[in-house]
Amino acid sequence: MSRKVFEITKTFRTKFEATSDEVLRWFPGHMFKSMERIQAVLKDIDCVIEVHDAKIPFSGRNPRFRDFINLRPHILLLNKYDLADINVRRKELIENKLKTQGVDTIFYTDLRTYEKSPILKDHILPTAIELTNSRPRYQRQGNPEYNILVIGVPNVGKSTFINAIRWSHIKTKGRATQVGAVAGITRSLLNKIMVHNNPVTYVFDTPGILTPSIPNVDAGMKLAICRCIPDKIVGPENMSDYLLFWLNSHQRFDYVDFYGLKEPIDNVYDFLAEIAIINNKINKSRNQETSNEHIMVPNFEWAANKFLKDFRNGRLGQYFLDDNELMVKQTEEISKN
Ligand SMILES: Nc1nc2c(ncn2[C@@H]2O[C@H](COP(=O)(O)OP(=O)(O)OP(=O)(O)O)[C@@H](O)[C@H]2O)c(=O)[nH]1
Ligand SMILES: [Mg+2]
Repeated sequence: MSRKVFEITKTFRTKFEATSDEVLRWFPGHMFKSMERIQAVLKDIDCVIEVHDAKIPFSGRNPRFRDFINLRPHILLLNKYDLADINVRRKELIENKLKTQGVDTIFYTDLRTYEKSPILKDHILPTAIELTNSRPRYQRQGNPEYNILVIGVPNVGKSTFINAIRWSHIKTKGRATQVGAVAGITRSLLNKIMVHNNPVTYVFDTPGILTPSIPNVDAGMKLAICRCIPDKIVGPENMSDYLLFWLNSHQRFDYVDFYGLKEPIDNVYDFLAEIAIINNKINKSRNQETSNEHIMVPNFEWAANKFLKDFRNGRLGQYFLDDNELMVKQTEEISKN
């Protein structure tokens, strides 16, 4: 991890000015419908597993999901752990804060490597069944079958988890539910999938549901760069601007070496131009003033998409975006490396 000190950053922005607050208002109608269907099916559910991105355990968790915590046993999976910068101290702070929000059963998962890890087979499903049996099941008391509901915001790995847990227990090859790298892959409202035959256990997959009102631009931008909101809502250049601001303001300069830059850059268009030039992504464009002359213009959009992809794939390192929620001062930020 690059923690080099660069004099130039003293002149950098200390506050992010969003060009639009569109991200706060984005809540497609189908999410209301999904929420209603989930509420209607809750009587048939024994345990709720909520999946969220481990880089943002607090930002963007749908507060309406918290209502379910009181109604049914609840497990929180902080997934994409492979991309998250979470060490022992940070884990302790995260868990303490989540406890105050009523969440006390937490697992950290990297579903890319689940086949090598015993966590799915030996811990998650057994815990769900144990929690179910430890509380009244009301009209489901004595029912030999278990129903688990998987919920979460878009693109956090809900369907990947269901395929993985099904493979871990009944070794069935192939995907029972579709997975994809963009938000909004699962559309069917409640896809019921058998994941275990002893005891018979079904898991309901659900479409990702965002909170109807994202509290501030910061939370919205974090959801966007983690791809929980479709890229077209905020736009790759605006997302890159936030990501660059975040990296600079947290002194995470890994990108400087990664892209072969001389030093950190504050202005997003200067930064994207450098990436485009380095990668020879320059477009010929007609000069607006003279109209018969061509000028060379860096492909900003290509560069922005590359920057986001590098961040999302972990090529720029591991990150934890929610230290502000843990009230850790920037100077004493905790780091795994
Ligand atoms: N790096 C990494 N990627 C993961 C992990 N789990 C899932 N993914 C990827 O995340 C993306 C989204 O996975 P899905 O399972 O479709 O997510 P979802 O929550 O079902 O998404 P929606 O149905 O759109 O709400 C896919 O590209 C997965 O391959 C993980 O632990 N680590
Ligand atoms: Mg899905």
